[in-house]
Amino acid sequence: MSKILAIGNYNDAERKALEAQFDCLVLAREDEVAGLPQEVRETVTAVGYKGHHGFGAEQMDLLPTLGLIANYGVGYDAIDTRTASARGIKVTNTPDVLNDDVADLAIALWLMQGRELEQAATWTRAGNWASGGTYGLARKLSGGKVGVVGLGRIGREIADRLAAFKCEVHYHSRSEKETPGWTYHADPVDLAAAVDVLFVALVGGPETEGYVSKEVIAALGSRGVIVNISRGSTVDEAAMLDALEAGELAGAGLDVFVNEPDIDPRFFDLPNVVIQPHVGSATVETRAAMAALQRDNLQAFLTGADLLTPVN
Ligand code: 8YV
Repeated sequence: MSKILAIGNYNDAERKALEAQFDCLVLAREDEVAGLPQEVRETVTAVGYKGHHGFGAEQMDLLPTLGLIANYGVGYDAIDTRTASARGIKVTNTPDVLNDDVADLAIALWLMQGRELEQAATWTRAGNWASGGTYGLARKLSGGKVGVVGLGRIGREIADRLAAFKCEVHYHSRSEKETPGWTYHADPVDLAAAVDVLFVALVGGPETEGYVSKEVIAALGSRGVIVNISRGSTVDEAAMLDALEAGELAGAGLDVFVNEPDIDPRFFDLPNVVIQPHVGSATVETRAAMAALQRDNLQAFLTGADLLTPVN
């Protein structure tokens, strides 16, 4: 009988749903696969993966009958798809269902950083308002010049929201899109030079590592703000930290980091940076939809139907 291996930090409802639908074994981490008895590993035909640690040849070697890795998440940079494809293993992800939430968070980070919401709340809680103080002035955001790097499904949702804020929308992506009223830049440095805020909505992985480079950050300049909801790897994090500390970049709103969850402690000392613990898609509704889409892909694979959202 074929077995599903669900790997990752599944909540109770997700785990119950997986166990109700499949002959399923749940592991917390990918490095626990090696500890399974060989006779169990040899029955595993599909993995439901939820995590950001690498899942590659080492794990695939341990699962000789693996045919599908169904990722929980739109970003599948943790999975070595090249190795999977070479072995005839299909990979699926969970696109679209999280676009709104991730775009909402990007806007929230932008507002929170520019309008100093965290500082103003802390100031108020500390009794400063009650004792007669007046909180200082923040920065106007509506109507500003903004840029989106990566105009995929999530990038477009962010740009649509920014347009509703009456912003002048610029973008950079591999090719120019059908976007009346928005300005395309073939070069990310040119984009950064044209705007004050850069929203990063790139796909993660080796091709986009450090894409928001030292040069892009320098072009953004001392009034510039970076909002990143994609992957920490898409931005040259060391260059960004240097620029933030030196006042060569005005601020950042970040949901993702190079070394999650042990993020660089330099971020903690920067008052011009707002941080979130990678929660772009973390709402009850969206996570339920992502989990359901992952299960639907697993079910399709087991019944020989077309996969819903294949990536290879
Ligand atoms: C994660 C994400 O999937 O979809 C993505 O690419 O980064 C997130 O939604 C989530 O953190 C579960 O690992």
